[in-house]
Amino acid sequence: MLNKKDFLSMYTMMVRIRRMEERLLDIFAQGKIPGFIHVSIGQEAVPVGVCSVLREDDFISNTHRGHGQALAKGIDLKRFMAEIYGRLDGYCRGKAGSMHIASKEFGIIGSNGVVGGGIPISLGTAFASAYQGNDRVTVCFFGDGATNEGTFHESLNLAALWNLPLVFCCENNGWAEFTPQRVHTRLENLSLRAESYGIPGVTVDGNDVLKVREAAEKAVSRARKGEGPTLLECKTHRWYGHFAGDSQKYRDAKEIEEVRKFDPILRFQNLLMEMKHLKPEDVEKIEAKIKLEIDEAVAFAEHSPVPGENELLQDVYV
Ligand SMILES: Cc1ncc(C[n+]2csc(CCOP(=O)(O)OP(=O)(O)O)c2C)c(N)n1
Repeated sequence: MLNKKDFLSMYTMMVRIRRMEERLLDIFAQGKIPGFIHVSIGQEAVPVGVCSVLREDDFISNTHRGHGQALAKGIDLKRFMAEIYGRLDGYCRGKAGSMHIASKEFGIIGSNGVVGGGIPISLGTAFASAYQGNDRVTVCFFGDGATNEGTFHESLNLAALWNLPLVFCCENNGWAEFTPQRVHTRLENLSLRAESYGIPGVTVDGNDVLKVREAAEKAVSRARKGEGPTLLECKTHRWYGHFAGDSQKYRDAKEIEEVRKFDPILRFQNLLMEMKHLKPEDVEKIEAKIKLEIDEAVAFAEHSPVPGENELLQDVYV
């Protein structure tokens, strides 16, 4: 049973992810962040619901749109921000940036710029847990577009066959870059694909953090007990463009407006108010606390040194 503290911690994490990504959009527009960033604003209920049932020693593999997934798994905002800035105090000493951030300490086996690239890597950690006989679970996040990659099908098949402790979590925002779901697949519910591999497939409302958590709890518990993988599809919405700076000319202006009606944060906030777990003044306090955390993280990142040339060949295979 969840208590008030659990509810508030999930709510706070969702707000933290949203505000942090809004700040990233702003900083990116100022030209301070190298490379590309992909924000997950509107999708916060998925990583928060899923990671709320994970242990610190469980693994996740996150995507190119994986800031929320990494934060929900527990990494420190300051070192996360330093990584996005490409600075020495970042989790990967500035080499990974937004799209390849990893942290052994938090079981984050890596975001991935290759669509579907994290799926077979997750198979590896899940295989390791089974082989070593421990009960660490791996959650592999990916988008709807990634379900058309060969890696997705090969990995589901092997994970099913070997009964691996793996949860395949499709964060379905209805778009693969500039292509809507109806143009890249005939399926409406992508969880149906689980059937081909003989594993359970579930579709949930990915804008409802408690529904996501409930489904994730079942899938993670199955995996932990050695009962094998699950495909969990969480349907949500991408509020912004594919990448920061994408003007979304390919998308109907009405749709861009309408998806905001499904705001997972507002929805959870309303529920917590009804449950008397949250008051308007608490909302303000949480916002102020998060603003301070983000200000501190940005200052930390901006003061962190740029890696020197001597770092180029360190921690890489040559
Ligand atoms: C193997 C591969 N093919 C194509 C691309 C270009 N690309 C980057 S993101 C993306 C769409 C991914 O869509 P989805 O998996 O639904 O994730 P989302 O961006 O919606 O989070 C594509 C095609 C890539 N990075 N890697």
